Amino acid sequence: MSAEETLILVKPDGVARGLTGEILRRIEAKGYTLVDLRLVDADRELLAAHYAEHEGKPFYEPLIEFMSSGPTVAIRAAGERVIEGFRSLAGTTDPTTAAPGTIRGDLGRDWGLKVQQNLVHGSDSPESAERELALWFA
Ligand code: RTP
Ligand code: MG
Repeated sequence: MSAEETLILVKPDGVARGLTGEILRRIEAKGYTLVDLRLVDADRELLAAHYAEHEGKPFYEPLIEFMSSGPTVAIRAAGERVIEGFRSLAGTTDPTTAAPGTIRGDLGRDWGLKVQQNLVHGSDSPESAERELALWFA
């Protein structure tokens, strides 16, 4: 059986702040394998498909705008329980209260903007991972 895979994104705030290397370091230090990696200027079509579950929510438009503001690093990572493991490395959604020791907790904060700029995304289930990997590594 091949190892589980997930989609990890270093969002535009992480790339702009020069944190891509630090985030990759944490993924590798945890022991996950980098299978594929690309720099993507995400267009609206890709982002609408990626964030379809959030359409209509108050943060949806600011989220699409934020995710269009610069390049994103898309990563295909693999390892046993990598989906759950990366979500744990990332920390909870709000970077202000994400636990210290996590990516969001150590490196993120509230910038007073309309959407939480929280540095990374990680697929939340095997079904999401399959769907999102197909979108970002089409
Ligand atoms: P992600 O999907 O990016 O890994 O993050 P998540 O599961 O922790 O968060 P989710 O609820 O799926 O929301 C997706 C992204 O939308 C932005 N967000 N902003 N109230 C807000 O300002 C707000 N709520 C969500 C964040 O960038 C979040 O990661
Ligand atoms: Mg999510």
